[in-house]
Amino acid sequence: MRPFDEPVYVTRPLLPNLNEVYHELEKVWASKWLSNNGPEHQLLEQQIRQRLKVPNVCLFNNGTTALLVAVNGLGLKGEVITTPFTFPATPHSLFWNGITPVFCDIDDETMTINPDKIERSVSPRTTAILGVHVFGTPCHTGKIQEIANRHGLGIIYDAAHAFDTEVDGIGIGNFGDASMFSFHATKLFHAAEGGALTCRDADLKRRIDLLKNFGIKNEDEVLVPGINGKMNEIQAALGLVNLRHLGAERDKRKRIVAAYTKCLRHTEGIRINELPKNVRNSYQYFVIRIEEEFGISRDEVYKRLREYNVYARKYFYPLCSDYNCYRSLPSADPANLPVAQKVVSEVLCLPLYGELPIASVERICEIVRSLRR
Ligand code: T4K
Repeated sequence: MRPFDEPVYVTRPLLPNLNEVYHELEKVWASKWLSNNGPEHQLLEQQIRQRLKVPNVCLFNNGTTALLVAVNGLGLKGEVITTPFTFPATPHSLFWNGITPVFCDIDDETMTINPDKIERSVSPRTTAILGVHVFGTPCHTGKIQEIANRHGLGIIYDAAHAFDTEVDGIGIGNFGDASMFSFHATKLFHAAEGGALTCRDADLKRRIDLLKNFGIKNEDEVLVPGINGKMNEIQAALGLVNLRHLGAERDKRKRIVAAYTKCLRHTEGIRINELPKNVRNSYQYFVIRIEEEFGISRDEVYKRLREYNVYARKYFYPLCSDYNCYRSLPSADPANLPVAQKVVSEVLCLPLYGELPIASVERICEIVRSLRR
């Protein structure tokens, strides 16, 4: 088989027609208002609230700042129980708030934090659980809520991958105390950079809005030590345009995921984690797991695909618990995280974005299948 002529990346951003972006930017220029809760920001916040079916949204300049502010806004301290199978931003948001991340193993099916293993990590210093809806697969929110209620803990969800995810028609941002969404260029919905927090509590929204604007209440009062987490008008304008095209992007991605699933479902040694029927897919990633029966390792598949100009990604290798900055924590001991250790050696994200032709998807599948030994 011939390699692709051009590199095929794990993703490509949705790029709307420039004229449409230009038209939206003209409004920003006319307003002479470039940041600090301008009209585009307000409109996007309202539209995201409707789209995600949540009562409150706070927009941010990126998802990481949003997470930092959520942790701070909920007044968390001491220890927070989290997953090691995630992007560095998740545990780093705790570290930057002076909190010790306590790593808990994941569930083999959902790859999210395993609720049956959370309680053994609860200590007198624990203040919250930080779950990640990894690859858009919802955490076990019901069980996590029960544990949090039993021990008086807060819950934050890192929903960076879960824009548009719903469970039984309920927007994923309604679970826990606060949820963070990322609007980075690599996300289904993006504003080049950006993010949001959602929460049910209107008082928490007010606190978050204060924290993301340096803690400024008015010209005479600064109430809390806040940060600059504000989304600017140019980001918001791009977000508003992208939101109009999201339905079409989702439809294309849905077809791509169906094509991958059809081509790879019956290949021995390849496991595809399909979502339960009651979950609306975010179509953020297409993830396969290379198991022993495939005959060659995930790392080998990853390397061989590059020879064909296909840039799949080993998200989220290495585990956060294996980073230098966290590996000395008692909870980072690999013996404490056997499922995460296994999953992180199997997972491979294949290219997924609206503009990827179905013929390319079929060719990638053919290449993958040809690697089996
Ligand atoms: N929590 C979780 C669970 C997350 O996954 C993330 C971010 C966060 C928190 C933090 O949210 P933010 O603060 O970022 O809003 C990328 C993204 O930078 C990162 O946002 C994302 N997760 C992560 C999963 O993916 P990298 O290091 O893999 O990005 P990079 O530059 O290698 O890009 C991947 C591929 O995408 C490239 O090979 C080509 C393509 N690409 C990328 C960009 C930026 C483009 O075609 N155009 C582009 O503009 O982290």
